[in-house]
Amino acid sequence: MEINEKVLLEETVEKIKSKKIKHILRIQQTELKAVDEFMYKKGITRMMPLMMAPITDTLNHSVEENELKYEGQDFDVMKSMIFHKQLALVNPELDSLYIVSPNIRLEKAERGDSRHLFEFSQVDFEFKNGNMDQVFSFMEELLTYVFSEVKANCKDDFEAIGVGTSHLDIVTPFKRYRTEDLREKYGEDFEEIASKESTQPFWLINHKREFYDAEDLNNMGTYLNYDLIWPMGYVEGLSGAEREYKYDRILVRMRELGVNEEAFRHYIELAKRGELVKSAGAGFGVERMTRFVCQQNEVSDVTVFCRKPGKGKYIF
Ligand code: ASN
Repeated sequence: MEINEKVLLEETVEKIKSKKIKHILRIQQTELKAVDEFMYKKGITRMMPLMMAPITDTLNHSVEENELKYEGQDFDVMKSMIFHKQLALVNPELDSLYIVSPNIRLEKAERGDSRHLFEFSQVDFEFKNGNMDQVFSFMEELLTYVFSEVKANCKDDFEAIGVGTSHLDIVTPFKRYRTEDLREKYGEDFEEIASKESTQPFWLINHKREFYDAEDLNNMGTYLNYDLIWPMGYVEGLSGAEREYKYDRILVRMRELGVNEEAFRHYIELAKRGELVKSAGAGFGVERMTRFVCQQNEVSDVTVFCRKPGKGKYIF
């Protein structure tokens, strides 16, 4: 065994045995329990996750690709269930759904920072006929509920990890900023700087992103998408959008972004038949939420097993 592997083994055992991680997991469990309760009360149907599929999120950055085959057919690991959310809503009985969805994005080593994991979970939800305002007020209500449950039920855990809870006293509605305005004010690192300067979560609207995020037809070049930014430097916690669902618009956006139409031929076919429905939704990262709630330096501080992008960090 190489010497650095020995160090790695000792560090890993230390993390597995750490008292802190037990309390962080308990707080995360309380968050997820509250999310389920909230979704249940709101009548949002829960779907179980898929972990591989012939099509998955095209993302707006490149990651390492893995070859996965089943019975000679190409599959990809699930990067997000965005298309499966849209497709499931084709069912006329279903108005809304959510998934606690494990995603794999084999991030390049340069994303070995405090905010990325190459394997993580997100709570992904979608509303038929939804729009941005609806998603914003839904999410603000959800966070108010989740944080109040965490504060009420995890006092001992916060004490054990030496973290207060005043950052969970959120004030809704959150402020909304346009990316171009913040970029003008703060430069390219606008998201991080604005997050550091803020004590409340805020919405960031209008990024040019994946083809499935709708462009505002009354205001071309404006996109009906949004991120929720955690304050105090914890940066992006959620992303979502009103969706493109019309055949011609999907093709325009796919061509603009150079998406492989052949791989998406069945999805395109359903769009052509007019089966896809208008929807809006979002997904928020579970570990990122836990990082913010537990005020940890790195998102990898809230997981037992290391999935921080980079080389040679993994033994289990
Ligand atoms: N879940 C996100 C959404 O609903 C997509 C993503 O994870 N990239 O838009």
